[in-house]
Amino acid sequence: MAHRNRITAIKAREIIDCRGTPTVQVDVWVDDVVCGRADVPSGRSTGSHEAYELRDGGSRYAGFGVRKAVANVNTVIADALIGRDVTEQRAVDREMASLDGTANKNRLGANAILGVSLAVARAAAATLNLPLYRYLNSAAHVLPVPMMNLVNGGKLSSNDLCFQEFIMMPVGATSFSEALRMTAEINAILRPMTADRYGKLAINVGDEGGVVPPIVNVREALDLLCEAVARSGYSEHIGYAFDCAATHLYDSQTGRYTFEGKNLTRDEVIRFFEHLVAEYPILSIEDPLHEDDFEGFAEITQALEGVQIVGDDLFVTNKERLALGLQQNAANAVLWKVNQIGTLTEAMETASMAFRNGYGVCVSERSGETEDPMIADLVVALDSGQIKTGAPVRSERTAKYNRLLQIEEELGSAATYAGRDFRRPV
Ligand code: 2PG
Ligand code: MG
Repeated sequence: MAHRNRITAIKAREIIDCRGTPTVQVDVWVDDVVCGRADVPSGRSTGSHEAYELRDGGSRYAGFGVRKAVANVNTVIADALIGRDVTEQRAVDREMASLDGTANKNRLGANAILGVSLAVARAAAATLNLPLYRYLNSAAHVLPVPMMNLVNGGKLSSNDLCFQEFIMMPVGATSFSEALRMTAEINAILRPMTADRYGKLAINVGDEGGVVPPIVNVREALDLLCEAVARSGYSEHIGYAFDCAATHLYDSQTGRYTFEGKNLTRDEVIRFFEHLVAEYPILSIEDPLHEDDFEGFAEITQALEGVQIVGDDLFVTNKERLALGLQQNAANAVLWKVNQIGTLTEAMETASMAFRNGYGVCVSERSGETEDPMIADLVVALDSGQIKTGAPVRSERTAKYNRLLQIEEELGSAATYAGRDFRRPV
């Protein structure tokens, strides 16, 4: 009898993401009948320690084509994996990492490897007739708090707001669907309010669907958001968060950060946040300092006790960098992006290491996404309690929120909304 659950074909193609930039899509076929498909996301405000995204160079798509990565999947990777059991995720991921043989996957490309890794997981789940979140974790039941980036700045916008993301967190909702409704209602209040105050250009949206008012001052942006929340009547249910993406505000020559047009030292940045946290109900701050400042992250984590401090560019979903952070008590949560490390197995290992050490795990989109809702299943599989996937607009963002609505419905009474326990859901 023929073997079952075997990978019989792997086929990659070049598609485009929400910015019109090429990315990799992979189909993995099992026993010639079942297909698992996955798209690879891509960042813009990337950390320098991320796994390597292979781009073609040249003039086609201004150098951003991914034909080389696609060819690597269709030849070297397919040759090595055809015939393998699709449910052996770990072995498949190991094999690809060793075929590549470099520390940051720069030979085959992390975008090539990740596409296969995710499509293998999807194909395995489909083969076993399970939703992906359940295939990865049979006890999965936690619906995350959506961290909604309603005001965009930094590299993901056309304004001069220093912080990249002004986020609201509906922690007081009683379910994911209620949380989503609250945020969509708040966004619908925020948009006309922003247009009234800053003109109609201010409600064009940034890369993650938030408004882009011509604001420089952090408090002014936060006040705008708080006012929309107050008008909605939901203030008591809402907390706030930022992604400062401070790596991109840091000048390594002078050792200073440009915040609101002023040049601040690390100590001044920490004081800045101490004041902000005293004035607003801030629950989470991502990348308040630059990507190599473990010592500064330890200091700010201690100074802002009670606030979640998330390392994105700092940890890049990499176990070794997380281990460095753990030694020094730098930050207390990991931003979790599968394409920063390049395989599902390695990303899962980083999440387990974080959980074991009492760190939170915030599953995250990239600014360059497609309509693939994969991370919705992954956040439920991890029971991590928090997801950052943009404003509740633009299909590449709503695909994730809508998938979470489906999962909530499927789980029925077993579904638990993380709410105020988002850092350590029960
Ligand atoms: C971030 C992200 C996603 P990018 O910095 O957290 O919100 O941006 O994907 O461009 O790195
Ligand atoms: Mg970030």
